[in-house]
This record gives sequence, structure tokens and C-alpha cells, in this order.
Amino acid sequence: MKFIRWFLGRLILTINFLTPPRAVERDPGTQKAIDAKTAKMSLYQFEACPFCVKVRRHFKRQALNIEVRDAKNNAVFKDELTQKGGKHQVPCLRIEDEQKNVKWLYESKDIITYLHTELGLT
Ligand SMILES: N[C@@H](CCC(=O)N[C@@H](CS)C(=O)NCC(=O)O)C(=O)O
Repeated sequence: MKFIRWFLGRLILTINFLTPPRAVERDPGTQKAIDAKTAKMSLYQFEACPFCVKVRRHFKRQALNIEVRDAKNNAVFKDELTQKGGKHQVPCLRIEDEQKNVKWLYESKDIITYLHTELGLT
């Protein structure tokens, strides 16, 4: 079972590597505004998790410069996710607002929908 999971993970990473999404190009002003909004976001994820790959591909396609944190191998990020987010499930988007309130958003579909709405993506 562990081997099958490992194998499927490698397969997903290979397909992801061979079929990179094309990043949207924006005028510098619009991109700067989006970068400012995403500066306080970070994605807790596993490298070979298919749901995480889906979200990372979305970042790439939409040219979103969001920090990616390895919640499998990095003990600090793993603990943060479990203790502060509430569960050890990835992907999870950590969102900090101007008042330093933090929201932990789970579920790949909800993350993508949130980014579209919040950043006004097309
Ligand atoms: N419905 C969730 C599924 C996420 C999910 O199943 N993630 C797995 C990794 S692929 C996970 O976090 N498992 C917990 C663990 O391995 O500790 C989504 O779309 O984000």
C-alpha cells in the first residue's frame, strides 16, 4: 500500500513536470496589487499530494507568488498546521489579514474558489 502511494505520487509529479501550466501575464501594476494581497498567504502542503499539486498548478497558471510550506518533512510547519489549523490535512491555505488575524482554509476546491473571489481572478 505504501509503495503504491509512493508510486502514484511520483507519477503525479512526473506528469506535473512534463505538462507545466502556462502562467497568465498581467500588466505590472495589476500583478503588483495581486502580489501585495498574496504576501501574507502560505500554502501548507505535501510535495506529492494530488490535491496539493492541483493547487500549486493553479498558483502557477494564475502567477500567484504564494509561499509553499512542506508540512510533511518540516516539523515546525507540520506542528503549526496541526496545532493552529486544527488538523493535519493538506492542502491548507494560511491567510493573515492586516490586523494579524489568521484563517486556515482547508480543501483544494475551497482554496481555489477563495483565491478567485478574493483576488478577482478571471
Ligand atoms: N478533499 C481534500 C482532500 C485532501 C487530502 O486527502 N489530503 C491528504 C493528502 S493527499 C491528507 O492531508 N492526508 C493526511 C495525512 O496524510 O496526514 C482536498 O481536496 O483538499
